[in-house]
Amino acid sequence: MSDSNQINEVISTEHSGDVALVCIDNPPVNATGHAVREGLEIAFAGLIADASVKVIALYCAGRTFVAGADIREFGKPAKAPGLSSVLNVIEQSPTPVISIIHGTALGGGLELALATHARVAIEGAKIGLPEVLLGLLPGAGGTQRLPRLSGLAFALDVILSGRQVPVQEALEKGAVDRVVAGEPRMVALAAAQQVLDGTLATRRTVDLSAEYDRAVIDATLAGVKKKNPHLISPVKCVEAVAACNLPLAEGLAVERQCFMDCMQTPQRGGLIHAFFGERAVSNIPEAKGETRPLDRIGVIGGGTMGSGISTACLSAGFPVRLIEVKEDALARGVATITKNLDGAVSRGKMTSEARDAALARLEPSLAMEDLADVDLVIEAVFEKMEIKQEIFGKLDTICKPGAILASNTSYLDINAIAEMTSRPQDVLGLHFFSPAHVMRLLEIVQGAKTAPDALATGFLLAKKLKKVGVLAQVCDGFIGNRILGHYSKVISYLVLDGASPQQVDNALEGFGLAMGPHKVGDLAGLDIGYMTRQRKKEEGLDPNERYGGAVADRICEQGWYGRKTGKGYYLYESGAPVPNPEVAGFIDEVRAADGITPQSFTDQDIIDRYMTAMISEAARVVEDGTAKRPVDVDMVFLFGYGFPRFRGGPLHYADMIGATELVRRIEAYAKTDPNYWQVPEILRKMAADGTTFADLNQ
Ligand code: T1G
Repeated sequence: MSDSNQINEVISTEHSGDVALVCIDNPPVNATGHAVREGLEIAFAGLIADASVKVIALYCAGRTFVAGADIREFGKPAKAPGLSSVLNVIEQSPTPVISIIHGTALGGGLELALATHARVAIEGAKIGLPEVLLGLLPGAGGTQRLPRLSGLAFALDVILSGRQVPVQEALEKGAVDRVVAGEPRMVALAAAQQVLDGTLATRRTVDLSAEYDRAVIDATLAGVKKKNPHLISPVKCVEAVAACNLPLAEGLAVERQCFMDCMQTPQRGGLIHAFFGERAVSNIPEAKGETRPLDRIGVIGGGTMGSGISTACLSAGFPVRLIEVKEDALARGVATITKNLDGAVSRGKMTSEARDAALARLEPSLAMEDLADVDLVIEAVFEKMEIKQEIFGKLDTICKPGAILASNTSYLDINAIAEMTSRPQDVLGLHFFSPAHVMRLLEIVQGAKTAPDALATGFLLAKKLKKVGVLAQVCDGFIGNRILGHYSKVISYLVLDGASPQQVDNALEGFGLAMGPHKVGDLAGLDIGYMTRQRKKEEGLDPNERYGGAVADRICEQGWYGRKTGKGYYLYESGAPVPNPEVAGFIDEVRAADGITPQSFTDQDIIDRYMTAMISEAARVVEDGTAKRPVDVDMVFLFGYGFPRFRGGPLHYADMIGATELVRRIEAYAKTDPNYWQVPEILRKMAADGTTFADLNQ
């Protein structure tokens, strides 16, 4: 090309004869930040005005075509030109404009491509409109142009699912015009030539009309309201698409209004916090250091956790040596792993060939000596310190030097385990969450003597398993279970003080939990908590702490453990759970015995106490350094505890309440229970100096 022009730091053009190229080079994902928009506006103004240019081809440098608007700009004052105005210039261009898609053309990136007059995709590329996953909707024409190109049903599917669509499917649906091999710039030159010689047709999307069916819109609207009763953006997505039968300018105006409606919601803030938080937790020095070899993994224990962990490692391509002590236990472990992998195949998450290859990498054994050559051992046996210490003592003599010895313990002291070895620098915690092959959270617990490269290898494992690895320091319960152990008490206090179990469940499900805590208890089995409470009673309860387990104890003493016995807080005889009427009697008995006069609680009261209790302990976890930052706690709860993603996490949510109000609430609650309700110093300080948890994430 004869004439190159660097428009600004991220946009350049090339011009030779009839053909002009526009290149976006804005690492890491060519997001349409202000410089990109401004550069495109200048570039297209110049090329459109140049009569010698007969076709313009737009492509991107780097790993992908534009992957969206720059999410980091959201919430800040908008800087002209807006993306929509740039796209309208491109669409209205009298000179044909084509785009070359590679990598992942997402959000504003796909919208940019839809505004061009033909789209050529490179094999392996994907397109998508994931804005709904951020609490938004395609705000630069996607809701108006995609239906015109690919029909209402496909557009609604792509916009509401936020999924990435392989370009072959996109080609079949008319969203792209051609799929070729090659690298973006060369494909751009060839495609431009095809426009000139008439072998690549171009047309403006605006000149197409969408096949429109109000019944499809109405059915879809009803569906999204039912599926996600809490979420705003899916409804707004449908409302915007519903305007695609209007003239484009009017449809774009409706889309704009719907987009701005979403931008104002705290859901957008929560979901974007979740997006960046998932990446921030591994963006720390401890995760970036040198790592050790990580090729062969050993798992000790074929129970629920051990088989789940083995499934996760096998699915990620690792060979796994699974150790059990008895033949029948080992067989059960292998059977569970096989069932897990078969489930992945039936859900379309894995091909049957991949399943077979994974199973071929499984090496069951009854001999711990077979762990001599593995790079990492994950112990997942019974939660008893003595058993774990004995195992680590043996591993110390069996495993090769430099092998990492990890415990999947959910709360025990990693340092006490490490002391049983001559190599505490090789020991750390890898706390998986059940089911370990599904839940994405992995708490990576740093022992006092854990070596930096061992810790970094824990994060490498998380990445390879596609899990969200969060750094935790040693304490009882690390991050998640420690906080759970605190706020779960407030649930029983609410019931003792006047709320019913189903009111608590309904209120918290209305807050966004998938399932209320009493239903969760019935599902998991009430006997688990019962055994824990009995153990703690034997060890001696804290006399200052209010005992909240009396009602649950009475339920368990009847042999009612929840779903598995057909009775718990609820009855399960007829499928859908109905409140167990006998539980109300137990509650009355306990209140009478404790001299409690029941009070009434609104659903908001329940939510406020529940969240204030969770936030209090979460704040203390940050204050004492168990968690590195508030965002780490938030990600633990999004990826390990089913906390509603649109709320961003407990400490993101805390910033919406504010430290001053939180301190006020805790002091008010403390009037009746000063032991349980104590103001964390960090909160008092934040209230005094007006800072937020977001400030602590910087
Ligand atoms: N804006 C800003 N930064 C982004 C970004 C974006 N859209 N997408 C990714 N990054 C950063 C990310 O934070 C990370 O930074 C680095 O790029 C690599 O990302 C108007 C309003 C493209 C599939 O939602 O899905 O367009 O941690 O680690 O695993 O209608 O990034 O290195 O500092 O995820 O290979 C719509 C979001 C926006 C796409 C690549 N688009 N991104 O995944 O790398 S809203 C999206 C992704 C919008 C319009 C609307 C993924 C990816 P750092 P990564 P990856």
